[in-house]
Amino acid sequence: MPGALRGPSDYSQEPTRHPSLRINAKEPFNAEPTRRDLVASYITPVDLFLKRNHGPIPILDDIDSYYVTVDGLIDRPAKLTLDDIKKLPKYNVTATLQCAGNRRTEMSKSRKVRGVGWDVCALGNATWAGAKLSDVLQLIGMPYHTEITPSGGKHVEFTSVDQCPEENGGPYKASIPLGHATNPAADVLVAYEMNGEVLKRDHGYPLRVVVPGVIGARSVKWLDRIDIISEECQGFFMQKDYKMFPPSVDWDNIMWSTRKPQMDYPVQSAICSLEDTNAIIPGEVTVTGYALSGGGRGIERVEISIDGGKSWFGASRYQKEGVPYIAGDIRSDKWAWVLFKTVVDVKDDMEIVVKAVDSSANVQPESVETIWNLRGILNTCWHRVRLLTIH
Ligand code: MTE
Ligand code: MO
Repeated sequence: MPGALRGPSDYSQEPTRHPSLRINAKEPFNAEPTRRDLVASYITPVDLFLKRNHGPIPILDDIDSYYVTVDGLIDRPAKLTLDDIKKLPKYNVTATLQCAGNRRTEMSKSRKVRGVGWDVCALGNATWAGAKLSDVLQLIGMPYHTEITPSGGKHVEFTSVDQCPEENGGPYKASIPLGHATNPAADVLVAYEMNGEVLKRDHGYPLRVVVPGVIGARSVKWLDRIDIISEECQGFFMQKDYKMFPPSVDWDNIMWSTRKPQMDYPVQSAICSLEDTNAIIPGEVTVTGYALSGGGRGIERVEISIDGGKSWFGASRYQKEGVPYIAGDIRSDKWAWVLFKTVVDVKDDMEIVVKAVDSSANVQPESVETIWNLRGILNTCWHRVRLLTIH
Protein backbone atom coordinates (compact mmCIF):
# COMPACT_ATOMS: atom_id res chain seq x y z
CA MET A 1 0.00 0.00 0.00
CA PRO A 2 1.73 3.21 -1.13
CA GLY A 3 1.83 6.15 1.27
CA ALA A 4 -0.23 9.29 0.75
CA LEU A 5 2.84 10.99 -0.75
CA ARG A 6 5.15 8.83 -2.81
CA GLY A 7 8.05 9.15 -5.21
CA PRO A 8 7.57 7.28 -8.47
CA SER A 9 10.49 5.37 -9.97
CA ASP A 10 10.01 6.62 -13.53
CA TYR A 11 9.06 9.75 -15.45
CA SER A 12 5.67 8.66 -16.79
CA GLN A 13 3.66 10.92 -14.50
CA GLU A 14 5.42 14.28 -14.76
CA PRO A 15 3.36 17.50 -14.74
CA THR A 16 3.05 19.55 -17.95
CA ARG A 17 5.48 22.44 -18.26
CA HIS A 18 5.48 25.81 -19.97
CA PRO A 19 6.78 25.49 -23.54
CA SER A 20 9.06 28.53 -23.31
CA LEU A 21 11.25 27.01 -20.58
CA ARG A 22 14.82 26.25 -21.56
CA ILE A 23 15.30 22.57 -20.77
CA ASN A 24 18.79 21.69 -19.47
CA ALA A 25 17.97 18.06 -18.59
CA LYS A 26 14.78 16.14 -19.29
CA GLU A 27 14.91 13.31 -16.75
CA PRO A 28 15.12 14.50 -14.01
CA PHE A 29 13.47 17.67 -15.27
CA ASN A 30 15.71 20.71 -15.04
CA ALA A 31 14.72 23.94 -16.74
CA GLU A 32 15.09 27.71 -16.48
CA PRO A 33 13.20 30.61 -18.08
CA THR A 34 14.69 32.71 -20.87
CA ARG A 35 16.62 35.79 -19.73
CA ARG A 36 13.93 38.19 -20.89
CA ASP A 37 11.13 36.22 -19.25
CA LEU A 38 13.06 36.15 -15.98
CA VAL A 39 13.31 39.93 -15.55
CA ALA A 40 9.93 40.77 -17.11
CA SER A 41 8.41 40.83 -13.61
CA TYR A 42 9.62 41.34 -10.06
CA ILE A 43 7.68 38.25 -8.92
CA THR A 44 8.51 35.27 -11.14
CA PRO A 45 5.35 33.54 -12.44
CA VAL A 46 5.14 29.96 -11.17
CA ASP A 47 5.12 28.36 -14.63
CA LEU A 48 8.33 30.20 -15.60
CA PHE A 49 10.09 29.59 -12.29
CA LEU A 50 13.30 27.51 -12.23
CA LYS A 51 12.57 23.78 -11.99
CA ARG A 52 15.40 21.86 -10.35
CA ASN A 53 14.88 18.17 -9.64
CA HIS A 54 16.99 15.14 -8.83
CA GLY A 55 14.35 12.49 -9.52
CA PRO A 56 10.76 12.02 -10.76
CA ILE A 57 8.14 14.39 -9.30
CA PRO A 58 6.28 12.85 -6.32
CA ILE A 59 2.57 12.13 -6.35
CA LEU A 60 0.10 12.86 -3.57
CA ASP A 61 -2.60 10.16 -3.63
CA ASP A 62 -4.67 11.39 -0.74
CA ILE A 63 -4.35 14.79 0.94
CA ASP A 64 -6.41 13.61 3.94
CA SER A 65 -3.93 10.94 4.89
CA TYR A 66 -0.85 13.14 4.31
CA TYR A 67 1.18 14.17 7.33
CA VAL A 68 4.73 15.25 8.16
CA THR A 69 6.53 13.16 10.75
CA VAL A 70 8.50 15.22 13.28
CA ASP A 71 10.90 12.99 15.15
CA GLY A 72 14.49 12.52 16.30
CA LEU A 73 16.16 13.90 19.42
CA ILE A 74 13.00 15.38 20.93
CA ASP A 75 10.66 14.40 23.73
CA ARG A 76 7.41 14.72 21.85
CA PRO A 77 7.52 13.21 18.32
CA ALA A 78 4.49 14.22 16.27
CA LYS A 79 2.63 13.65 13.03
CA LEU A 80 1.47 16.97 11.63
CA THR A 81 -1.26 17.16 9.02
CA LEU A 82 -1.56 19.96 6.49
CA ASP A 83 -4.32 21.42 8.68
CA ASP A 84 -2.03 21.42 11.72
CA ILE A 85 0.49 23.47 9.71
CA LYS A 86 -2.22 25.79 8.36
CA LYS A 87 -3.54 26.50 11.87
CA LEU A 88 -0.22 28.15 12.75
CA PRO A 89 0.20 31.88 11.96
CA LYS A 90 0.59 32.34 8.20
CA TYR A 91 3.53 34.39 6.90
CA ASN A 92 4.23 35.73 3.44
CA VAL A 93 7.94 35.93 2.65
CA THR A 94 9.20 37.25 -0.67
CA ALA A 95 12.44 35.39 -1.22
CA THR A 96 14.63 34.57 -4.19
CA LEU A 97 15.42 30.90 -4.57
CA GLN A 98 18.71 30.49 -6.39
CA CYS A 99 20.26 27.18 -7.37
CA ALA A 100 23.94 26.94 -6.45
CA GLY A 101 24.51 25.82 -10.06
CA ASN A 102 23.29 29.10 -11.55
CA ARG A 103 25.76 30.23 -14.29
CA ARG A 104 27.50 26.85 -14.34
CA THR A 105 27.73 26.74 -18.15
CA GLU A 106 29.88 29.87 -18.09
CA MET A 107 32.18 28.38 -15.44
CA SER A 108 32.55 25.23 -17.51
CA LYS A 109 33.84 27.29 -20.45
CA SER A 110 36.83 28.34 -18.37
CA ARG A 111 37.59 24.76 -17.31
CA LYS A 112 35.21 21.83 -17.51
CA VAL A 113 33.03 21.17 -14.45
CA ARG A 114 30.57 18.34 -13.73
CA GLY A 115 26.86 18.99 -13.40
CA VAL A 116 23.73 20.13 -15.22
CA GLY A 117 24.54 23.21 -17.32
CA TRP A 118 22.69 26.41 -16.41
CA ASP A 119 22.63 29.83 -18.01
CA VAL A 120 22.00 32.87 -15.75
CA CYS A 121 18.35 32.07 -14.93
CA ALA A 122 18.56 29.23 -12.39
CA LEU A 123 16.68 31.36 -9.87
CA GLY A 124 13.32 33.00 -9.31
CA ASN A 125 11.68 35.42 -6.92
CA ALA A 126 8.42 34.31 -5.30
CA THR A 127 6.15 35.20 -2.44
CA TRP A 128 6.03 32.03 -0.37
CA ALA A 129 3.35 31.53 2.26
CA GLY A 130 3.24 29.08 5.10
CA ALA A 131 4.07 28.55 8.75
CA LYS A 132 7.44 29.52 10.14
CA LEU A 133 9.56 26.46 10.89
CA SER A 134 10.31 28.06 14.28
CA ASP A 135 6.55 27.91 15.05
CA VAL A 136 6.25 24.32 13.81
CA LEU A 137 9.08 23.33 16.15
CA GLN A 138 7.53 25.31 18.99
CA LEU A 139 4.38 23.26 18.47
CA ILE A 140 6.34 20.16 19.46
CA GLY A 141 7.84 21.84 22.51
CA MET A 142 11.04 23.38 21.16
CA PRO A 143 11.59 26.98 22.31
CA TYR A 144 12.74 29.72 19.90
CA HIS A 145 16.53 30.14 19.66
CA THR A 146 17.40 26.57 20.63
CA GLU A 147 20.96 25.78 19.56
CA ILE A 148 21.10 22.35 21.15
CA THR A 149 18.49 20.09 22.77
CA PRO A 150 19.09 18.28 26.10
CA SER A 151 19.60 15.07 24.12
CA GLY A 152 22.20 16.66 21.83
CA GLY A 153 20.08 17.67 18.82
CA LYS A 154 21.88 20.36 16.81
CA HIS A 155 20.50 20.13 13.28
CA VAL A 156 17.11 19.91 11.62
CA GLU A 157 16.91 17.44 8.75
CA PHE A 158 14.24 17.62 6.05
CA THR A 159 13.47 14.44 4.11
CA SER A 160 11.39 14.07 0.97
CA VAL A 161 10.04 11.01 -0.86
CA ASP A 162 11.56 11.45 -4.36
CA GLN A 163 13.77 8.62 -5.59
CA CYS A 164 17.15 10.16 -6.44
CA PRO A 165 19.83 8.16 -8.31
CA GLU A 166 22.56 9.98 -6.35
CA GLU A 167 20.99 8.67 -3.12
CA ASN A 168 20.85 5.15 -4.64
CA GLY A 169 17.12 5.55 -5.12
CA GLY A 170 16.61 7.10 -1.68
CA PRO A 171 14.89 10.41 -1.02
CA TYR A 172 16.35 13.90 -1.29
CA LYS A 173 17.30 15.38 2.08
CA ALA A 174 19.17 18.29 3.66
CA SER A 175 19.62 19.91 7.04
CA ILE A 176 20.13 23.34 8.58
CA PRO A 177 21.48 24.15 12.06
CA LEU A 178 18.87 24.03 14.84
CA GLY A 179 19.66 27.64 15.84
CA HIS A 180 18.76 28.76 12.29
CA ALA A 181 15.57 26.67 12.26
CA THR A 182 14.32 28.00 15.62
CA ASN A 183 15.14 31.65 14.89
CA PRO A 184 11.85 33.32 13.91
CA ALA A 185 13.76 36.20 12.25
CA ALA A 186 15.37 33.76 9.78
CA ASP A 187 11.92 33.41 8.17
CA VAL A 188 12.40 29.72 7.31
CA LEU A 189 9.01 28.53 6.08
CA VAL A 190 7.15 25.29 5.82
CA ALA A 191 5.34 26.63 2.78
CA TYR A 192 2.07 25.59 1.15
CA GLU A 193 1.63 28.54 -1.24
CA MET A 194 3.71 30.17 -3.93
CA ASN A 195 2.59 33.55 -5.33
CA GLY A 196 -0.83 33.21 -3.67
CA GLU A 197 -1.60 29.80 -5.18
CA VAL A 198 -1.41 26.30 -3.75
CA LEU A 199 2.13 24.97 -4.40
CA LYS A 200 2.44 23.23 -7.76
CA ARG A 201 3.71 19.65 -7.89
CA ASP A 202 6.95 20.81 -9.51
CA HIS A 203 7.65 23.10 -6.56
CA GLY A 204 6.93 20.75 -3.68
CA TYR A 205 3.17 20.20 -3.28
CA PRO A 206 1.80 19.81 -0.66
CA LEU A 207 4.58 21.21 1.60
CA ARG A 208 8.12 22.41 1.05
CA VAL A 209 10.76 24.11 3.12
CA VAL A 210 11.94 27.56 2.04
CA VAL A 211 15.24 28.69 3.59
CA PRO A 212 15.64 32.35 2.53
CA GLY A 213 19.15 33.55 1.67
CA VAL A 214 20.49 30.00 1.38
CA ILE A 215 21.24 28.00 -1.80
CA GLY A 216 18.12 26.34 -3.20
CA ALA A 217 19.43 22.86 -2.38
CA ARG A 218 18.40 23.23 1.27
CA SER A 219 14.78 24.16 0.47
CA VAL A 220 13.51 20.58 0.42
CA LYS A 221 10.35 19.96 -1.63
CA TRP A 222 7.60 17.36 -0.96
CA LEU A 223 8.26 17.28 2.76
CA ASP A 224 7.84 13.89 4.44
CA ARG A 225 9.91 14.14 7.63
CA ILE A 226 11.53 16.71 9.91
CA ASP A 227 14.11 15.12 12.22
CA ILE A 228 16.15 16.70 14.99
CA ILE A 229 19.61 15.15 14.66
CA SER A 230 22.99 15.55 16.36
CA GLU A 231 25.24 15.86 13.29
CA GLU A 232 24.41 17.55 10.02
CA CYS A 233 22.52 15.43 7.47
CA GLN A 234 24.71 12.74 5.91
CA GLY A 235 22.79 12.69 2.61
CA PHE A 236 24.57 12.91 -0.76
CA PHE A 237 23.48 16.48 -1.48
CA MET A 238 24.92 17.69 1.84
CA GLN A 239 28.15 15.64 1.92
CA LYS A 240 29.08 14.80 -1.70
CA ASP A 241 27.69 17.79 -3.54
CA TYR A 242 26.98 21.51 -3.04
CA LYS A 243 30.31 22.16 -1.36
CA MET A 244 32.63 24.94 -2.51
CA PHE A 245 36.15 23.65 -3.16
CA PRO A 246 39.17 25.77 -4.16
CA PRO A 247 40.36 25.75 -7.82
CA SER A 248 43.27 23.43 -6.88
CA VAL A 249 40.93 20.57 -5.97
CA ASP A 250 39.87 18.24 -8.79
CA TRP A 251 38.28 14.79 -9.02
CA ASP A 252 41.59 13.00 -8.46
CA ASN A 253 42.41 14.71 -5.14
CA ILE A 254 39.02 15.62 -3.65
CA MET A 255 38.37 14.93 0.04
CA TRP A 256 34.71 15.69 0.53
CA SER A 257 34.85 15.72 4.34
CA THR A 258 37.26 18.68 4.38
CA ARG A 259 34.53 21.18 3.42
CA LYS A 260 31.23 22.18 4.96
CA PRO A 261 27.98 21.98 3.02
CA GLN A 262 27.30 25.36 1.40
CA MET A 263 24.53 27.39 3.03
CA ASP A 264 24.32 31.17 2.22
CA TYR A 265 24.83 32.20 -1.37
CA PRO A 266 27.26 35.06 -2.14
CA VAL A 267 26.50 38.37 -3.85
CA GLN A 268 25.39 37.84 -7.45
CA SER A 269 24.12 39.77 -10.47
CA ALA A 270 23.53 39.20 -14.17
CA ILE A 271 22.32 41.06 -17.23
CA CYS A 272 19.15 39.53 -18.65
CA SER A 273 18.01 41.88 -21.42
CA LEU A 274 20.88 40.71 -23.61
CA GLU A 275 22.43 37.37 -24.51
CA ASP A 276 26.16 36.74 -24.14
CA THR A 277 26.69 37.86 -27.74
CA ASN A 278 24.28 40.22 -29.49
CA ALA A 279 23.99 41.82 -32.91
CA ILE A 280 22.91 45.43 -32.23
CA ILE A 281 21.99 48.44 -34.35
CA PRO A 282 23.92 51.44 -32.88
CA GLY A 283 21.85 53.61 -30.53
CA GLU A 284 20.45 53.45 -27.03
CA VAL A 285 20.31 49.97 -25.53
CA THR A 286 18.38 49.26 -22.34
CA VAL A 287 20.21 46.96 -19.95
CA THR A 288 18.20 45.17 -17.25
CA GLY A 289 18.98 42.33 -14.90
CA TYR A 290 18.91 41.10 -11.33
CA ALA A 291 21.13 41.36 -8.24
CA LEU A 292 20.86 39.53 -4.93
CA SER A 293 22.87 38.41 -1.96
CA GLY A 294 22.47 35.63 0.58
CA GLY A 295 22.13 35.52 4.35
CA GLY A 296 19.72 38.46 4.48
CA ARG A 297 22.31 40.90 3.13
CA GLY A 298 20.47 43.23 0.80
CA ILE A 299 21.94 44.81 -2.31
CA GLU A 300 23.73 48.11 -1.71
CA ARG A 301 24.39 49.00 -5.35
CA VAL A 302 24.63 47.64 -8.86
CA GLU A 303 27.37 48.95 -11.13
CA ILE A 304 27.89 48.84 -14.86
CA SER A 305 31.13 49.20 -16.82
CA ILE A 306 31.56 49.72 -20.54
CA ASP A 307 35.37 49.78 -20.47
CA GLY A 308 36.03 46.28 -19.19
CA GLY A 309 35.90 47.23 -15.51
CA LYS A 310 38.21 50.28 -15.42
CA SER A 311 35.36 52.66 -14.55
CA TRP A 312 31.84 52.05 -13.27
CA PHE A 313 28.54 53.89 -13.03
CA GLY A 314 25.49 52.99 -10.96
CA ALA A 315 22.42 51.36 -12.45
CA SER A 316 19.03 52.29 -11.03
CA ARG A 317 17.15 49.63 -9.15
CA TYR A 318 13.54 48.84 -8.63
CA GLN A 319 11.83 46.36 -6.35
CA LYS A 320 8.69 46.25 -8.39
CA GLU A 321 7.92 47.41 -11.90
CA GLY A 322 7.69 51.20 -11.59
CA VAL A 323 8.26 51.32 -7.83
CA PRO A 324 11.57 53.02 -7.01
CA TYR A 325 14.01 51.36 -4.65
CA ILE A 326 14.11 53.16 -1.28
CA ALA A 327 17.76 53.86 -0.48
CA GLY A 328 18.87 52.31 2.80
CA ASP A 329 15.78 50.12 3.10
CA ILE A 330 17.63 46.84 3.32
CA ARG A 331 14.61 45.06 4.72
CA SER A 332 12.71 45.36 1.48
CA ASP A 333 15.33 43.30 -0.32
CA LYS A 334 16.47 41.24 2.63
CA TRP A 335 15.61 37.91 1.06
CA ALA A 336 14.62 39.07 -2.42
CA TRP A 337 16.51 40.21 -5.49
CA VAL A 338 16.49 43.72 -6.91
CA LEU A 339 16.02 44.30 -10.59
CA PHE A 340 18.24 46.95 -12.13
CA LYS A 341 18.09 49.05 -15.23
CA THR A 342 20.34 51.41 -17.18
CA VAL A 343 20.64 52.76 -20.70
CA VAL A 344 23.89 52.52 -22.65
CA ASP A 345 24.63 54.50 -25.80
CA VAL A 346 26.12 51.99 -28.19
CA LYS A 347 28.27 53.39 -31.01
CA ASP A 348 30.61 50.52 -31.77
CA ASP A 349 31.34 46.95 -30.77
CA MET A 350 31.56 46.82 -26.99
CA GLU A 351 31.30 44.79 -23.84
CA ILE A 352 28.95 45.59 -20.95
CA VAL A 353 29.88 44.33 -17.48
CA VAL A 354 27.78 44.23 -14.31
CA LYS A 355 28.75 43.70 -10.70
CA ALA A 356 26.80 44.13 -7.46
CA VAL A 357 27.82 45.14 -3.95
CA ASP A 358 25.82 43.86 -0.96
CA SER A 359 25.05 45.56 2.36
CA SER A 360 28.17 44.02 3.93
CA ALA A 361 30.24 45.55 1.08
CA ASN A 362 30.93 42.13 -0.44
CA VAL A 363 31.66 42.48 -4.18
CA GLN A 364 31.49 39.91 -6.97
CA PRO A 365 34.90 38.60 -8.08
CA GLU A 366 36.20 39.77 -11.45
CA SER A 367 37.22 36.48 -12.97
CA VAL A 368 35.74 33.01 -13.01
CA GLU A 369 39.19 31.38 -12.65
CA THR A 370 39.60 32.56 -9.05
CA ILE A 371 36.36 30.86 -7.98
CA TRP A 372 36.44 27.86 -10.32
CA ASN A 373 35.41 24.67 -8.54
CA LEU A 374 34.98 21.15 -9.86
CA ARG A 375 31.20 21.01 -9.29
CA GLY A 376 30.69 24.40 -10.87
CA ILE A 377 28.73 25.97 -8.03
CA LEU A 378 28.40 29.62 -7.02
CA ASN A 379 29.64 31.20 -10.20
CA THR A 380 29.31 34.85 -9.23
CA CYS A 381 32.03 36.47 -11.35
CA TRP A 382 31.29 39.79 -13.11
CA HIS A 383 28.73 39.10 -15.81
CA ARG A 384 29.79 40.28 -19.29
CA VAL A 385 27.82 40.58 -22.51
CA ARG A 386 29.21 41.46 -25.93
CA LEU A 387 27.52 43.76 -28.42
CA LEU A 388 28.48 43.53 -32.08
CA THR A 389 27.18 46.49 -34.02
CA ILE A 390 25.53 46.18 -37.41
CA HIS A 391 26.38 49.25 -39.51
N1 MTE B 1 13.82 18.89 -2.90
C1 MTE B 1 13.63 17.62 -3.31
N2 MTE B 1 12.82 16.83 -2.59
N3 MTE B 1 14.23 17.13 -4.43
C2 MTE B 1 15.08 17.91 -5.17
O1 MTE B 1 15.61 17.43 -6.20
N4 MTE B 1 16.19 20.09 -5.44
C3 MTE B 1 16.75 21.20 -4.65
C4 MTE B 1 15.65 21.92 -3.87
N5 MTE B 1 14.81 20.98 -3.18
C5 MTE B 1 15.32 19.24 -4.76
C6 MTE B 1 14.64 19.71 -3.61
C7 MTE B 1 17.47 22.18 -5.44
S1 MTE B 1 19.08 21.79 -5.84
C8 MTE B 1 16.95 23.41 -5.75
S2 MTE B 1 17.86 24.58 -6.53
C9 MTE B 1 15.55 23.74 -5.40
O2 MTE B 1 14.88 22.66 -4.77
C10 MTE B 1 14.77 24.11 -6.65
O3 MTE B 1 13.44 24.39 -6.34
P1 MTE B 1 12.38 24.62 -7.49
O4 MTE B 1 12.40 23.45 -8.42
O5 MTE B 1 11.08 24.81 -6.79
O6 MTE B 1 12.79 25.87 -8.22
MO1 MO C 1 20.08 23.65 -6.78
